[in-house]
Amino acid sequence: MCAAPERLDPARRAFIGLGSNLGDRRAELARAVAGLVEAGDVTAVSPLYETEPVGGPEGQLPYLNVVVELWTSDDARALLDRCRALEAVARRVRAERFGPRTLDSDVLLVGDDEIEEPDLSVPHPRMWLRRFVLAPLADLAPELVPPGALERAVGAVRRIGRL
Ligand code: PH2
Ligand code: MG
Ligand code: MG
Repeated sequence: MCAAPERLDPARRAFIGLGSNLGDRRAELARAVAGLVEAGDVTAVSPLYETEPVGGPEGQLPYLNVVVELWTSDDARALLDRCRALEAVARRVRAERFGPRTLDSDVLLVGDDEIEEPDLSVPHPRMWLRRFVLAPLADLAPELVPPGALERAVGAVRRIGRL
């Protein structure tokens, strides 16, 4: 008998959600996706959705949202750093909670990891309630979206093509 071999390839399937409802929304998302692709671990980008803002002030413009799939050896913390770097490039200003933003970039899932830290929760704690996350996620990974969750989730979404 021998011990289980150590995994040589620690890569896991991860998902990042991107949203924009300020400025040139499509260009912001395209630039963010390009930034992620640079690392060489992006395996898919969902269709593009125009989505009703969930939360935040009245009168916000609709968002554009996509979900990006990665096959990555980055852990959740490293992915969060990548997300923050993308938001910095988009010159996101953190003003009002859920207020309009050029780019929001969230770590949704990293393999089966469960993380509860002050600045990082994985799976993303609100993702199961939000149609702007679940619809593009279901396009990429329907098996990860529990039955009925998409129907129960909030916020109208409309698939408008691809980035
Ligand atoms: N992001 C939020 C709050 N509300 N609504 C939509 N439609 N799309 C988003 O990306 C979004 C939101 C906070 O990150
Ligand atoms: Mg968000
Ligand atoms: Mg965010």
